[in-house]
Amino acid sequence: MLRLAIQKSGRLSEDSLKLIRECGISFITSSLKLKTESTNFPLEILYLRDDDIPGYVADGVADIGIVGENVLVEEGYQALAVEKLGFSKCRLSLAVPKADDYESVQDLNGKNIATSYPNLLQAFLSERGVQVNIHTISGSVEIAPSIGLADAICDIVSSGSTLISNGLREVERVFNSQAVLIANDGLTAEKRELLDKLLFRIHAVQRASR
Ligand code: PRT
Ligand code: ZN
Repeated sequence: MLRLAIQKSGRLSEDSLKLIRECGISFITSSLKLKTESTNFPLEILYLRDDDIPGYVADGVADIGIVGENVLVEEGYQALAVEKLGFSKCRLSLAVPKADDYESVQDLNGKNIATSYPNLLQAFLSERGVQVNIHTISGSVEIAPSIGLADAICDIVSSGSTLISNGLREVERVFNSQAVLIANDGLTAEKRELLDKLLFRIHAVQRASR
């Protein structure tokens, strides 16, 4: 039996479940349950916080998982990536108060920047020789400039409306993300075979939706 970890509730949940169902895999969901077994494929689904999924797959608690590349790479688990899934697309971007002058990333030198993605941000800025003070906060990043906590932010953007409603302007794209299928790197031959079967079905779903 293959164990798949998906997000319990959030922006990845619905499309992750939809993809598995489109692969012809049936299961019964309940918002109270933390795991379910498929009725027609040797698959067990675990429902977790998205941030915990890469670690669980790396440790082998789950065999495979679906998570955003932003979380995967931030946590340093990019080696587990198997297949981009084409949903939950978003970007990690730097934004500044809309009235601020901004010419280039060099303008951020010495500034305070709030983010939930310190590693992705640090890598982007180091490559460009920019030094900042990173304040790592876990949520409500967009309000940091207006309450005086930071000069700029680095956060996930999809439509851009959250930035606009907080008086911010997107100035740099740090990282492009989408949902990705990940797998433990020590799967048994049996589990590897099940994963290959699942991948075969995922590819068929992707071809059909193109
Ligand atoms: O509870 P749990 O820890 O599992 O969930 P979470 O709250 O950490 O994550 P969740 O459900 O918000 O997001 C899960 C994943 O969806 C992220 O890691 C991204 O890969 C992806 N994703 C896609 C997004 C967005 N779009 C998105 N718009 N994640 C977050 N946002 C937020 C963003 O943080 C910002 O506050 O939406 C706001 C911006 O949206 P726009 O449309 O106004 O630009
Ligand atoms: Zn999370």
